[in-house]
Amino acid sequence: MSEETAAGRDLPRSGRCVVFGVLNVTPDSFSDGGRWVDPDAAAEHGLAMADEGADVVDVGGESTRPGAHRVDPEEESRRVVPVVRALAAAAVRVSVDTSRAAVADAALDAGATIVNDVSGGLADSDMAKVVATAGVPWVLMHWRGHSRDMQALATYDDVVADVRTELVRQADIALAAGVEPDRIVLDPGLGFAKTAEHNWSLLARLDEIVAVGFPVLVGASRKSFLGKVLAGPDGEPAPVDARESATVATSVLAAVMGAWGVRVHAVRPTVDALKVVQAWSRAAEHATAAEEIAGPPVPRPRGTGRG
Ligand code: PMM
Repeated sequence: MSEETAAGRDLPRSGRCVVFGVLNVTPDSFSDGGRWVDPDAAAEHGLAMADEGADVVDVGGESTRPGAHRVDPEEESRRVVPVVRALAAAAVRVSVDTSRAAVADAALDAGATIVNDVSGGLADSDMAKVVATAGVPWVLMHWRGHSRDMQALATYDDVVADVRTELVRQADIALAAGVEPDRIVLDPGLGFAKTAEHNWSLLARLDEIVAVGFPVLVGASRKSFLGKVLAGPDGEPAPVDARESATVATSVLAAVMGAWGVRVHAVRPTVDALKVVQAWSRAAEHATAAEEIAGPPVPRPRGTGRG
C-alpha cells in the first residue's frame, strides 16, 4: 500500500472536532430524503459540503428513520456507488453509511475509506471481515435492532451505563475479528432505540462514553429530540428545517465534552462553531501553559497598584 493510501485509511484529524457531512441518497430519510436521488446532484452536494469544511462526506443509501423498511442490497449499492466514486475521484474523503458487508465492500472498491455502520457490526456478521481486510476505520454505532421496530427496544436500567457496556462488547467483537484498535470509532446512536430522555442523558454524560478510550462520533443533527426542545406553546415540535441552531449548539457541547466528531446535515454552521471551540481551547491551553511557567499570580500588597 502506498504511503498516501495508508494515510487515507487513518482516522481523519483536523485539529478541531471532525465533521461528517450527511449525504443520503434515499427517497425517504427524515431530513434530506428525496433531495439527492439523482447521482450528479448528490455528488455536487457532497462537493459543496467538502468546500464548506466537511472532513468526511457520509454517503448512505438506506433510510434508518424509525419505522423505515429495508431496501434490498442491490438497490442500496446502486444508490451509493456512483456517488462514492464521483466524490472519491474529486479527492473527497468518503464514508459509506451502511450495515451491509456487500454494500460496504462495493463502496470501498469505489473509493470510500471509512465504514459508518449504524448496527455496529451486529446486522451483518461478514462486515467485520470486510473492514478488517480493507484496514479502514469503522464507526460502530450503538444498535439494538432494525429501524422498523427499534423503538420497542428502548428500555434501559441506566441508559449511559448500558450503552457503554454494549458498545464495548461491539468493539470487542471488532477487535477479535482483526480490526486495529486505532481504526475503531464509537457512536452512542442518538434516536436509535432511544427516547428523547435517553438521548439527553447520553449527551449530558458523553464523557463516560469518551472515557472508554475510542474516538466518539455524535449524530444529533436535526433529530426529533431537538425538535421537541424547540416546541412552541402548542407543544408541536419544531419542524426539521428549524432545528439548525439547536444542532450547532449540540455539536459545540459534544466537542467540549470530548467528542472526536459530529455528523451533520448543514456543514458550514457547525464547522464555523467548531472553529470557535478550537480557538477557545487553544487560548485556554496557552493561558494554562503561561501560568505553569510563571507560577501562580503573586498577590500585590494593597495600595501599590495603579487602579
Ligand atoms: N444517524 C442517522 C444515520 N446514520 N450514523 C451514525 N454514525 N450516527 C448517527 O447518529 C446516524 C447515522 C440518522 O439518519 P440521517 O442520516 O437522516 O441523519
